[in-house]
Order: sequence, then C-alpha cells, then structure tokens
Amino acid sequence: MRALLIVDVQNDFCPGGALPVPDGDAVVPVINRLMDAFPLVLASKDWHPPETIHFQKWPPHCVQGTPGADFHPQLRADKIQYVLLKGTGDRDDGYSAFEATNLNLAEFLRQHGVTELYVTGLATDYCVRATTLDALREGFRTYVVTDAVRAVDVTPGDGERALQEMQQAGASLVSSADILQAEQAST
Ligand code: VGL
Ligand code: ZN
Repeated sequence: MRALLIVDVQNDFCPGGALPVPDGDAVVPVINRLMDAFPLVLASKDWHPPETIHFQKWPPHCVQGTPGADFHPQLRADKIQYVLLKGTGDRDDGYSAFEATNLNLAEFLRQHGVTELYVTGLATDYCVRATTLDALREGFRTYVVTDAVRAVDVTPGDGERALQEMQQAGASLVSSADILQAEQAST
C-alpha cells in the first residue's frame, strides 16, 4: 500500500509569499496529476504561532490561520484526506511532517498498512529533506518525486545536495512520469 505525501504547498512558499521557494508553484500541476494514482493522500502544513524561535532563522511565514498558510489555490485540496500540522509550538522548527502535533504520522501510516511513501512539495532542502529522512528512519520505503519538489537554495546547490543525501540514506528518486506510466501499465 502506498501513500502520497504533499509537503507544505502553501501560499507563503510560493512566488509572492513571505518565504518564496523559487518556482515553488510549479509543483502544483505535477502533484495534481499524481493524486489519482494513490489510494491515500496526505498533506502537511507549516503552521506556526505568531511568535516562535523559528522566526529568528526565517522571515515570518505560514502563521496559523493566515492566508499565507493556506494551500496554494490551484492544489486539488479536496483530494487531501488528512492534513498534518507541524511547527506549531513556539520553540519548534517542525521541519519534518513526522513532527506533526495533530497526528502521529508514523503510527497512522502503519495502521493504514502503508509501506511506501512518495514525498512531494516544498522545500527540497528543508521540509522535504527532513520528512524523507524521518520516513526512512521509520522504516518506510521512501520515494522523492524529483519534478514535484523545489528547493529554497539559500546556498546554490542545496537542493541537489539534499537529493543526494536523501538517496544515500536510502530514498529512491523517481519522476512523476515514471509513476504515472507504471500506473497505466498496471490497469
Ligand atoms: C520550510 C523553512 C522554514 C519548508 C519551513 O517547508 O521547507 N522551510 N519553514
Ligand atoms: Zn517554517
């Protein structure tokens, strides 16, 4: 059983937002195409209080209940079955979706018989990286969908280095085309 995990595809991480990931909104149509190929679709939200130590490292973003914390308007949010809220405390970065405070993600996935997790979203070098490394530690076969992620690239090359690190830790890099072709071949 496999699940699609959409990490932080929120307005503040897209162009025009408070902490924009270059080309961040380009993941939206790719993720929208993937959704129907998965029986279980989950999404995380960066969900910070107005004041948090996290904002000493980053400009304020994704404050709970603000428009910047909403999903990108073109994301097919009606297909998302569970939303994971993370970074909810005032001394908590919450980069990984496995640090969600409203649901124990690892337990939840195991209870639903999920063995393979496909990770998409923003940003490759922060929350996608942290989520993927935690998924591997928790024993899930973990895939990163390379055309469905984008990096902040605070330092040029951070995104590429993060992909290599995830691969070395045991993640498989796949393209959305690979997933959709395999899906078609099996139906
Ligand atoms: C993220 C920086 C700060 C992310 C969240 O979603 O990758 N990056 N907060
Ligand atoms: Zn954040």
